[in-house]
Amino acid sequence: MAEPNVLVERNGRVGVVLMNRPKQLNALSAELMESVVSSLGELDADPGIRAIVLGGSERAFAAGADIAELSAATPVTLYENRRLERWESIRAVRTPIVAAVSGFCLGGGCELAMLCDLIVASEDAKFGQPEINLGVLPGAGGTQRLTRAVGKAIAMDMILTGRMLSAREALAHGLVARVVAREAWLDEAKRAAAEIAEKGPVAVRLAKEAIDQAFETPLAAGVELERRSFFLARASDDAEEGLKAFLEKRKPDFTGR
Ligand code: DAK
Repeated sequence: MAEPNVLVERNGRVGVVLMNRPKQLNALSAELMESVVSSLGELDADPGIRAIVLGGSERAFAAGADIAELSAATPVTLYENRRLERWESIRAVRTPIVAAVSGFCLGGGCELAMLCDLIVASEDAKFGQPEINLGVLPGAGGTQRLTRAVGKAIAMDMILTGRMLSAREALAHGLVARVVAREAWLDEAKRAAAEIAEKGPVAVRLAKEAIDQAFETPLAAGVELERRSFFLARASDDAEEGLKAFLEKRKPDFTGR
């Protein structure tokens, strides 16, 4: 039987999706992306899951879109199969997603990591948008999300020259949240996800949405959205429980209500 192209497991409240095309460095074929999108969607729909880890292998998170597929595609097939819409549907996942990055994180792979909510990287990870070497440019949000993450100077450098960033550089420029020893990339991402999974899911989801809005709205509108989100979170059972547990000097037991 053929190996599945993603490996999915549930560790308590954390769902883990590992891309599994190791020989092609997890090049993101349409089939692999379909599996990633549907696995994330299934975990998101599971009320027992409160955080998700998305990773690849030690050698590569993903080396980009599948170049053989891209070369065979025509502008019309790219338009017709609505690939970008499928990628962007990951933004609709409400459960926080931690990208666990080891090795190459390039092109569509870097765009996929940036669609996640935070990135945990091995110290040997390499981030890049090398599409320019192929005569194209990022096609799944790279020019926009990378620029928002690292600023214009570094985004121009990476996208126009194809230069890769080391994990340390990516941390310094704000692309990744944590850099850890080579062997700890997956464990640390699972640890970060488990930390998130312990919090109240209502507040976590509202906070994720509010942070994302920081890139979409003017400041005053964002602050207003945050204020309303705060009131909504305050109305939840989780807030009753969290505030009471603090005063009673015990750990809260959040139900997600
Ligand atoms: N696609 C297909 N196969 C790939 C691949 C890729 N992106 N990257 C690596 N591979 C394959 C290699 O062909 C090789 O296969 P075999 O020859 O063994 O059969 C195997 O993986 C191992 O790779 P290497 O032998 O090259 O390994 P090295 O360690 O020497 O080099 C490398 C690793 C990552 C530096 C090198 O493989 C490389 O430069 N890969 C290409 C990186 C790249 O250019 N990535 C950007 C691809 S373009 C869109 C959505 C997304 C996109 C566009 C549009 N829409 C929704 C509209 C995204 C575009 C891209 O990502």
